[in-house]
Amino acid sequence: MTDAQRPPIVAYGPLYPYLTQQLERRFTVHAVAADADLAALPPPVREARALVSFGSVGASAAAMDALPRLEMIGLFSVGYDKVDVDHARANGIRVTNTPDVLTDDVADLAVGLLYATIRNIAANDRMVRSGAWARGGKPPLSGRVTGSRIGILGLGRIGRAIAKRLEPVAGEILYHNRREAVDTPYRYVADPIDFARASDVLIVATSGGPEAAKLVDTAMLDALGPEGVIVNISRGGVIDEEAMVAALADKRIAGAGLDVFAHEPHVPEALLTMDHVVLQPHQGSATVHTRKAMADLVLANLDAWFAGEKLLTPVV
Ligand code: 8YV
Repeated sequence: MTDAQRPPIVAYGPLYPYLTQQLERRFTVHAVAADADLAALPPPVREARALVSFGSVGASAAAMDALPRLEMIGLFSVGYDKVDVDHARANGIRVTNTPDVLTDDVADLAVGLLYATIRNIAANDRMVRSGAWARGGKPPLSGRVTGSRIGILGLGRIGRAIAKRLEPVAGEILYHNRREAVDTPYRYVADPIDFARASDVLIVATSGGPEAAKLVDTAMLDALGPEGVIVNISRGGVIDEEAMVAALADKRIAGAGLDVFAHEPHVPEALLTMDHVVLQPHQGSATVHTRKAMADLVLANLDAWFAGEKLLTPVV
């Protein structure tokens, strides 16, 4: 088969099996490990015209430069914070991601983490399983979700979906963005410290990337306060993880529900023994339904590109 009939592409890192299977039907697929020596890619791989990657791997400038015929990067993720988009743009490389198809599942998990954290669901489950309840143990009284002031950090697609889910129970929904949104009923708080101080729950739903690095710092955590809870379904790097661990250890915040971490899959050791913390292994979009939808969207973008048609969800 010619290059035109089965264009050569790179599968960058371990991809969702269904996606790999479908790619192999369409393309000549070269699997490249995320930590591969890019300077040593064999000639057939260097012929790749597209690269498929995902949130935690992305595509660096070096990866793009190692593939001189690269035309397009298809991401199996909505987050593209690990892609050097400026380098892609400067080199005429298109980039697509998978927005919208995963919004509901990520928002569902955020709400689930919120309830699990505030109502101590994971700790109480462990208490029952350990036999402590049967031996007369009494679980501590919890906080409550209903009536609480929900602060959304980053009112984008996912932030709005979370807010919509919590509208019926929240005492108030407020948000903090770089700029005020025009089409929303929620209260905008321009100053991040005022925002944290006005929230009982702070849900991190903003995009990742260098401009958001450690946005939630000690000052914000202290403003959230000893009855405050933080939930993160965005990127671990948006929170100063060391500062959060210290605030949790000192009970300067009441709890945390975390689906993402600064150095995945590694989680700070101290968090593993904290009963007021609920941990998830980056499961936001990890449903059968949504992972297939994400894969189909990656494939649709690749098919469009190689058919000379308009990309469905371009980032660059
Ligand atoms: C992961 C995500 O990319 O969409 C994103 O940005 O963080 C997740 O959907 C997904 O788990 C694939 O690794």
